[in-house]
Amino acid sequence: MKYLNTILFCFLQIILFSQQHTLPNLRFTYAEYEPFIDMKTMEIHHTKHHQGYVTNLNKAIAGTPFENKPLSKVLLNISNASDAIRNNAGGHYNHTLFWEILTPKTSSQPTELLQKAIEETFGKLDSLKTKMHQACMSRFGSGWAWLIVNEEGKLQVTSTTNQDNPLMDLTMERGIPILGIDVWEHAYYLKHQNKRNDYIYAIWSILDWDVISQKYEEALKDPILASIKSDNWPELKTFHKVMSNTFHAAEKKDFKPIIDRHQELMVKAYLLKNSEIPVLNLNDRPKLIKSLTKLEKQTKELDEFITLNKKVTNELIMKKLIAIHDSFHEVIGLCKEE
Ligand code: MN3
Repeated sequence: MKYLNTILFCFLQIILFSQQHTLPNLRFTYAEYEPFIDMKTMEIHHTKHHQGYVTNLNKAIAGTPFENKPLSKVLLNISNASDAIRNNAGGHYNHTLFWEILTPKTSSQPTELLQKAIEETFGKLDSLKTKMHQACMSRFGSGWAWLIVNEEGKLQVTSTTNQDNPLMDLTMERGIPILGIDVWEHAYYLKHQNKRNDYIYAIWSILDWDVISQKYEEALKDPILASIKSDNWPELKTFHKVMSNTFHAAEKKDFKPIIDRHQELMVKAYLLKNSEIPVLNLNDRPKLIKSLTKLEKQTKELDEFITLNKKVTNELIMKKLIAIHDSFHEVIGLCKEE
């Protein structure tokens, strides 16, 4: 009995860990999306393409810090992930949203709240439709067109390449997507061949505005918006650029970048320290300011060290650079804290 329990426990663990992300069910049968989307396309899109993203995502995250993390968390930190995680986490998220917002059954309308937001940003629903259409048509190759709630809580139409999406920290225009249109050829080729235009009209006529409206209202209250906003700190990004170019070169024994740019690094640290901290809901503001002050002081010391000291050695530069890099990560860590 004891062994049986152990075996059962191990079995459960294996199932739990190997099934971390799973393929969601569709709301309707494949046939019910006809004639807007043909049954064969729906079936292949769901059981082959989407399933493929799920399977490969689970494989790609195994043994990485992204294992056992919610999908949104993976996407918000995707700049630290491999290309395999990026493509498959995006693919899984994007298709899950796509299935949710399609319905062959109703001719629904946006709720009053969403309608008002649409009018405020686009004038009328038809102008939004035109904007989305343009975003779909101008996306070269494969990708997605989006209606998002951006960090200011406003509606915005954007598009991304491949399986990227607006949650990812690598995307230029960020926000929470409430409507996404898949413009990969696999979404329409069987029925519409190369006529992406016809396919977009078909999709537009089966949008479930009840679900999209609900997603709009949820997005406005979602803490992810604040987290995206806090990620938008230009001075931090500029400092990061100089830091990584000089530090990572030095790690590979190339000290020319830091010899050339120590003054720039000091200036960027000064600008960072004196910039407005955009982080919302930050509990640790005093800690953050302390780390920024330390960073500024350390870069100033490194600058003086290289400029004035005649006995500059690579080892000493490296030691100081590591300390600067540590302080920088303190800052990043405090920003990302929830
Ligand atoms: Mn697809």
